[in-house]
Amino acid sequence: MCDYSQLWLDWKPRKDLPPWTGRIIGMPASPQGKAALRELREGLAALGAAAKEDGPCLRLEELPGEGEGYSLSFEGGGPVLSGPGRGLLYGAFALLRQLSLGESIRPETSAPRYPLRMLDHWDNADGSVERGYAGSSFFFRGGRPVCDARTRDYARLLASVGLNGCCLNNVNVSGEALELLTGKYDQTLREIGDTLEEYGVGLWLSVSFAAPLDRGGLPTADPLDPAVRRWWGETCSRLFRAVPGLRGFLVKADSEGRPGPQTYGRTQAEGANMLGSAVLPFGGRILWRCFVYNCAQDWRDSQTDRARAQYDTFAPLDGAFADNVLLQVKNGPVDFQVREPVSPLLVRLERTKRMVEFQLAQEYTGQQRHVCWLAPLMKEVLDFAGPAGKVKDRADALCAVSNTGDDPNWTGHDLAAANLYAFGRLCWDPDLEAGSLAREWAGLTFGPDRLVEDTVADILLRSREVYERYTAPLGLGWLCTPGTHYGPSPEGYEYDRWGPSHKATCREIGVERGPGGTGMTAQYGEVLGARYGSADTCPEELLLFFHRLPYDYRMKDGRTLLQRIYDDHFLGCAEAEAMAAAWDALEGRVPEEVFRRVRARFREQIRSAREWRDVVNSWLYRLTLIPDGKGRKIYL
Ligand code: GCV
Repeated sequence: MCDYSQLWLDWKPRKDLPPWTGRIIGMPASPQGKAALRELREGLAALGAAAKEDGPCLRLEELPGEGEGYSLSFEGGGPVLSGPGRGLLYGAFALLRQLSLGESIRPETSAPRYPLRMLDHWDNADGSVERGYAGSSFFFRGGRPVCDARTRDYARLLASVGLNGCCLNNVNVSGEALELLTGKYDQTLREIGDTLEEYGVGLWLSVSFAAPLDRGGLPTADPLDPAVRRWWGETCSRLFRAVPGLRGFLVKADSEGRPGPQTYGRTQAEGANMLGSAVLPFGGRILWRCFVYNCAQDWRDSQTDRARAQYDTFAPLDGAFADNVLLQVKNGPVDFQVREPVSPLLVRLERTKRMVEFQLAQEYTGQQRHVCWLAPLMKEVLDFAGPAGKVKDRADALCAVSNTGDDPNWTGHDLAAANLYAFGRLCWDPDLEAGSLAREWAGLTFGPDRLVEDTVADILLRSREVYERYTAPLGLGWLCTPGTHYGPSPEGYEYDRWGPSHKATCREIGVERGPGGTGMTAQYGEVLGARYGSADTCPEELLLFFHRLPYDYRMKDGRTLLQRIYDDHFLGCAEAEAMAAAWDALEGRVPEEVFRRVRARFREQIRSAREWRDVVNSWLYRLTLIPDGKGRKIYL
C-alpha cells in the first residue's frame, strides 16, 4: 500500500465512457510509448472501462523521432492516437484527463509551446529542502540520492501535466551534494535518470562554480584557466556517459555568497560559456541564473537598488552567451514577492536565450499554510508585453522551484498541488485560462461534484489577491520576518544588508525608482519606463514598488494611500475568513482526511492574516498617527 497520494492521477470511475475505452491496440516500442500504453491500460480500467475483445478500440500508432507532439483522429468508430513515444505519452494523459472530466473526445493535434519545461528542486543531500514546506526530500534520504517507487510516481505526475525536466538538487550546492559530480553516486543518478526518462523527464543537476577547487584539488576555479577547463571537460565526459538521462547543469553563481566568475574578474558570460563548452560534446546545456545582486548593502546607501541589479549585470552581455546557455530569470526583478513587476530582463534581452523562473514553493506567499494559487501571477507574467513582444512569445523555456516534498499529499497544503498542476499545463500551453485550469484541477482531484468544483475554483482564483491584501498591498513587498519569510515584521528588513526596504517615515513610504530616484524604470525602455516612471500612470498594484509617496496621496478612487492600505488589510482578512467558511461547507463532499487537513491550514491562515492586518496597520498608525477613516480598531 502506497503511503502517498497520486494527486490528480487518482482516476475516479465514470459511467459515461465511450465504447472504445474497453480495447486498446498498438504496441509502442520506445520506453515512453510503452509508458503511454501502460498508463492508458491502468487509467482506463480505473475510470471503469470494461475490457473487450472486439468492437471499437483506441489505436496507438508510434511514429519515429523524439518529438513531443501528438495527434488524435477518428477511424472506424474509435480514436487513433499517433506520435513519437513522447508524444504518445502526453496524448495518453490528455485522453485520460478529458475522459475523467467527462469532456467529449475530439480530433486534435497538440504540441508543447516550450521545448524545456522543468521543475527545480532545492533539495539538499541531507534530505532537507531549502524553502520546502511539504516535508523532506524524496530524492535524497540518509545523506544520499535515492531512486525508488516515488521517483517513478513523481515522473508520472510531471509527464501527466507535460513537464519534461527536473533538477534534482538545491542551487546552493553544499556538503555531500558536491559529490554528485565526482562519480560517487553515478549509479544512483543513472537509475534516477533512467526512471525519469521513461516518462520523458530529463535529469539536471545544480553544480557549484567552485567545484574545481572543492573537489578537483585545483588552486582556482577561474573559467579561463586551462586546468579548470580541462577539469570540467573530464568531469562531464565521465558523468554524461555514466548518466545517460543527464541533460545539463543549473548554476547559481556570484549570488548570495555563492562562488562565481566575478571572483576572477571574469564576466557572467565567460563563466557560463566555459561550462557550456564542457557540456556541449554531450548535447548538454547550462541554465545560468541571473539572481546576481549585492547582498551586503549598507541601508544608508540610497543609490544601490537591488531591483536594478540583475538587469545592470546581464543586459550589457546580451548576445555574449553561447547557444547552449540559457539565462534563468526570476519572474520579477527582486525575489518572488506576491506582486512585482515583470523582470525587465525578460522583455529587453534581444539575443540571449532565456527561461522564466517561477517559484511554486510558497516562500513569500504563505508557505503552503495559506492558499495562494499562482496561476494568475504566472499568466500575468507570460502575457506581459514588452517593447519586442509578450514574455510568453519571447521565452525559450519555463521553470519553477518545486513545491513538493515527501508529505503524503506531496505539497503540504492539499490545495497547493493546484500550483504544480497549473504550472505544467501553462508550460504546455500558456494561453490556457486560469479559470479553466482551476476547474480542471478541482474536477480531476475531487471528482465530478459541481459544488466542490465551483467552491474550490473560486477559492483558488481569489486567493492570490486575498493574500496580497493582508500582507503587502500596492507592490510594497518585504514586510515579512527576515530569514523565515513567514509572518509580519514591517521593519525586519529595514536596516538589513539584504537590501529591500520601504524607508517608511511618518510622512512617506516606498522607494522611488522613477527618473527622480534610482532610475530603475528606465530599464523597461521608453514606453513602459514612462508609464512606470510616473505615479499618475503607474498601475496602482505596483505603486509602492516604483514610487515613494506621502500617506495622503490620492488613489484613483479618492481614498488616501494610507486608507487604502488599512482597508486592504481589513478586506483581505475578511476574505480569508470567507474562503475558510466556503471550504467548511464542503464537509462530507471531499475525502475526510483532505477536508480536515485543509480546514486546519485555513485556521492557521486566518490566525496569520489577522496578525498581518494588526501588525501592519498598527505599525503605520503609530508612525503616522493618522487614524482609520472608518473608525475600526487598528492597534494590537
Ligand atoms: C536557494 C531567495 C531564497 C533563498 C534561495 C534564493 C535563490 O533568496 O530565500 O533560499 O536560495 O532566493 O533563489 O537562489
